[in-house]
Amino acid sequence: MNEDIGDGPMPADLCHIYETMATITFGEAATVGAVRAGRLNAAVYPVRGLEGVCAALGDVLEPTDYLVSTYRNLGDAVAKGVPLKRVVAESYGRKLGTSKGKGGPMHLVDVRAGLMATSGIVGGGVPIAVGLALAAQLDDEGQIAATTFGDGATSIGAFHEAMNLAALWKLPIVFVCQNNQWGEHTALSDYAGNPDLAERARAYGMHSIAVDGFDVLSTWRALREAADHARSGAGPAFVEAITYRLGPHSAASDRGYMPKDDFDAAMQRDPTPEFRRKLLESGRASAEELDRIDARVHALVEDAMQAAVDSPPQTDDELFTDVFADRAAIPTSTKWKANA
Ligand SMILES: Cc1ncc(C[n+]2csc(CCOP(=O)(O)OP(=O)(O)O)c2C)c(N)n1
Ligand SMILES: [Mg+2]
Repeated sequence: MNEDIGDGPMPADLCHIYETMATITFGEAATVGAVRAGRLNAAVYPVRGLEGVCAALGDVLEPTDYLVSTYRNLGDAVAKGVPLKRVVAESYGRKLGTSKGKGGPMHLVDVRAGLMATSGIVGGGVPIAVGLALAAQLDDEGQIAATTFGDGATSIGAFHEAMNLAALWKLPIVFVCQNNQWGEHTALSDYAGNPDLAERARAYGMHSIAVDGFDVLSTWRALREAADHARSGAGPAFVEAITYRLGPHSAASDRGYMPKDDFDAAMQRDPTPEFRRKLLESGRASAEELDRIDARVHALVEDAMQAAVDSPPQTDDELFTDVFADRAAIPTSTKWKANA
């Protein structure tokens, strides 16, 4: 067997990781295609380039763990177990959507899958996730929280306040920085005095590591270690997954300001085809197996797009339903329910 795939601990099911990545890549391509064709009028932020980071995080988290994501959320949602059709339907503002069409693509919530919030406010999800980590610590049932955010978010004040509190209280949380090297139209090198973002976490006294986010297995190992660390009660962990944004900031925008050479070099590392190649070269999966997965994913994406457009739009009389919390629907421990 070729050593290409790397040494060290491995996910239990490599093909499942590939299938998640392919679902994100193809599912997003269909969604972005609908925006660009004028069939979908929504603010969609593609995750191209982050497929491996999302799939690895989804794999290391338990279904009962909490996740808070950003507006660039399709990959996190799918990897955490939210059905693609419900993600797409939310973009269309349809009843089938994760938020029954009332949130739109920047506000996905699926409590059953543990996707507790996504936010259009840069860095806004980080303190929310810290609150969930505090809840998990109080519940003491082995849950952890995780939150994803961009490189740009690490310069937001709330990010630093949340990091400090998490370190001080040794909260069970994994901070996952999706460093795609861009904050909207501004390159990391143009806004960060020190571009080593993992160092920011070390300054707060927490376990912190930077990893090649295009390499899904290295990322998985870093996240596995971080999640184990957080779950053991040793406090928070930070993973900076370094990738590159393989597309424009939003589905409807252009990427003319991104240096062509950098972009082309990053495209050579496109994570889903790269992982497919590695699985084949290492003999961990056969071409037939991977073709079967691709066919299954294409069928799922087609069904998801159809289910989204077939679902009716949300109606005005529903506007206030589910706006206030139904405590019974929130999966907290009996201790919390007793105090409610
Ligand atoms: C508090 C706040 N400031 C500014 C914006 C406008 N804005 C939207 S996305 C973005 C870039 C954020 O970059 P990064 O955190 O690296 O995330 P990425 O979009 O690259 O995933 C900005 C500045 C916002 N949504 N919220
Ligand atoms: Mg960024």
